[in-house]
Amino acid sequence: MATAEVATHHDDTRHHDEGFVKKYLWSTDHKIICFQYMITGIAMALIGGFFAYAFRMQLAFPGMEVPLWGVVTPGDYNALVTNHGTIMIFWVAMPVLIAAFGNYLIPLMIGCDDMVFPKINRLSYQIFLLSALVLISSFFVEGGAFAGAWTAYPPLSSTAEYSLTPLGSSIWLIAVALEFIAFLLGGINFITTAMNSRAPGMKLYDVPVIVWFIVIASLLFMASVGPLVAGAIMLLFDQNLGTGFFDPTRGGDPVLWQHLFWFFGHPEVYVVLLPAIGISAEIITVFARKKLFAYRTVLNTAIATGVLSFTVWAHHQFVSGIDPRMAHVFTISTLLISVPIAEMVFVYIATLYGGSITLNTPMLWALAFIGEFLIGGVTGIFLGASGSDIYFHDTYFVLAHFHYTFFPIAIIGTFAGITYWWPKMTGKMMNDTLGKIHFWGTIIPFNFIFIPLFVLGLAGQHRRIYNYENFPDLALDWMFDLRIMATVALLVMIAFQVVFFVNVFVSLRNGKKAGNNPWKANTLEWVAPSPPGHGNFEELPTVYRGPYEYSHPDREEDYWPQNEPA
Ligand code: HEM
Ligand SMILES: [Cu+2]
Repeated sequence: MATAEVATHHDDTRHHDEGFVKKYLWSTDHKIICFQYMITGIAMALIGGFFAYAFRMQLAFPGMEVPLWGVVTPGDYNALVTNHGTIMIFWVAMPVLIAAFGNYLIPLMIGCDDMVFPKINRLSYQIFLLSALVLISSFFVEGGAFAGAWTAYPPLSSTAEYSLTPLGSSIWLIAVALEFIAFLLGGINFITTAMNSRAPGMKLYDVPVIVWFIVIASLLFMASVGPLVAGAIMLLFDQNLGTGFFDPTRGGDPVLWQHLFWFFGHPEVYVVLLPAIGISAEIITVFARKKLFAYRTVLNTAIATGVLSFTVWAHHQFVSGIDPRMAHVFTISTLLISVPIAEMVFVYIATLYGGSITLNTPMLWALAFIGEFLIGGVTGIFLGASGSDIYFHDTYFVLAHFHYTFFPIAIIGTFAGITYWWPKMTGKMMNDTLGKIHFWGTIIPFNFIFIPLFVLGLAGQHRRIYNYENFPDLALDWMFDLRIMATVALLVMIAFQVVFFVNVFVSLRNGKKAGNNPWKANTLEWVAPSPPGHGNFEELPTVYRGPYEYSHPDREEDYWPQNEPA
């Protein structure tokens, strides 16, 4: 018995000297899996961003030879738009916000050593990586990558002759299906770990909101993805076996796909929103040195949003021939869902109110998240009401609206999270001046990209159009000026991303040592060494209170870590 124990122990210590492959590529450590998801997600963001650059160049300067791409043909254009959208949602927002942050934060913030199922965790990343490679391979097959838009509406997507990408469309569906499997596997870990592995003393209401939000997001994903998986299989059959589930010429109904797609698609917005808005919550309390206002209400709000998000999907179908009485129902449910989200914004403002605020880089990102997302939310009201949506539908107004929600989620939320947890992840501080240059160099151009697009949408510019010169009403000089403004702003924004990578590099080489708790925060990840080793904590923590005890009146220190006895 005793010798066996010694032997396993011995194995354990040897584990630490494993080679690069075992340590970084084949690891089951949740922190390494975080980095794998993060690096893959950022690489995919560069690809998705490059696509946006190529088609925005085409939109502003039609027919131009685009540097690094060449002439964007109409077929290229469709494939670029389609894969830009798909990549940004499924291969950037989901892996970075849920998988990477979920992996890093859940075990550390609840005070345990790893996920409940580390091998499933590793498998989930490997399937995700495979799905990304499958997707990218679609660019190299005959006919090229899928070009039927990220919503893949049939009949365009169901018949090879219509989409002109016979192999690309099936490969795209397979890639998306694999990606869903990866996220189902990942979600199992997030939910079970948060429920079962909490440190002694940590009650459900002592769990930081970001952990709660990732758990709720995983549940939402699980509950919504089923119909879409069924739909994806039916669409694959339509494409390859001659069935006609969605093709009216073969007796099917294309609107069925819209139901299956958006029953998943709308909750998906909240799946990615919740982690991002949770990151913002953590940062705001720390840098306002205040208790998160109405913690329990925030949680109930998130749950209410999740439930309501299953009742709004047909707001995407107001022009698909929906019965006007049903349109009213979906208008009401859609307007209702803006209530809990708006309430969350008020809660954050109440948290900031009277706080002693530090405007460092993570805090700037967290505040920008709220401000920019608010524009997305408010413009969504116009689209949620069926009467006005009939006018706005499929214009650039919609496009500007959802970029004002997705950009804060995927880009602002990610930079907020990375800059805040960087000292924990690497043991080094980032340079705050470089951070601020990067912040302003991203936020200002972002608004110059998308505000013009609101205007163009109101003026009738439709999405998914290759060349507006073909439409005399939309080829006016002032419209081209706005298109050029948006494209130039994108180029400026891309240029400023270099500052971020420089900051990463400088910090890793020469950054100031961070110490365990540079922000004087309460949550448990800051108790672990920076960066935490295999197994996270030197000694597993015990929890005595909730995560947001800042500026407590009875304390001299303005913070009160969760693991510090009274
Ligand atoms: C910051 C750089 C970005 C720019 C300049 C940009 C620009 C655009 C434009 C112009 C289109 C529409 C093209 C057309 O309909 O003809 C588009 C579509 C889309 N974008 Fe972005 N985008 C950016 C970032 C993002 C991010 C971060 C996300 C999500 C996380 C995203 C998600 C989408 C989606 C889902 C579509 C719809 C694709 C489709 O209709 O099939 N984009 N983008
Ligand atoms: Cu929706």
